[in-house]
Amino acid sequence: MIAVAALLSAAMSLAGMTGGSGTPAATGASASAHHGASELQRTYRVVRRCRLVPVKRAGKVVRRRGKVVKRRVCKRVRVPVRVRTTPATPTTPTAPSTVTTAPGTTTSGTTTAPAQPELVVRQFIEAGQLRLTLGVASVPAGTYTVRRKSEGTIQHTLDVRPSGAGVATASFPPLANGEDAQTVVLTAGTWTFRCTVPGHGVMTADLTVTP
Ligand SMILES: [Cu+2]
Repeated sequence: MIAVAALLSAAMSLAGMTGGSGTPAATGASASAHHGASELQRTYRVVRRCRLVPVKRAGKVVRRRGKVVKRRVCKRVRVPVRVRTTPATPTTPTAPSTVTTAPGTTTSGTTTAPAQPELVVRQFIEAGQLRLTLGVASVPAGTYTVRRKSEGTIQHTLDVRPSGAGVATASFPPLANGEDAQTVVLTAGTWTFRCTVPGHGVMTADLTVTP
């Protein structure tokens, strides 16, 4: 851990920045001898080494629950660090876009983070009939934002589960005139989306989830 941090800090210092601890790295004597681009180069990094000494000796006071326990004495030491001089070192912390991408496609957003695909569920009344509709009839398996839109003054719930399953994977609370969302991991198979309010049995729709 310390070695990695030192390496990172030294790499940043090479790029012209100062490290987070405010201790600039001093380049070693072998800086002029870099023929190959990927050659290892020896640099030094100044780090702060602290240790605790008894109260009587000089140093910064360390308190524990208000009582002076020890004093901290620090000094700066030079630590040799090996730094690879290639600009494309794998330890650069500048690639946050390659972590844990959702297995879906990006929706109509910008190119920042891969957005979670959305599945819209509408609950409404049409021609005097209660209705529940899905935005699509079939989706590939994956993690989805299920967005429920309850339209009208009647409260509806939303129960999401694999068809025939005894336990709901997601349960939306009673809601009228509004919308909410939950993240649901949809596995391959047929899923049932329905309202559990008594008398609303017609509010059900099936979704085919392909592998
Ligand atoms: Cu309902």
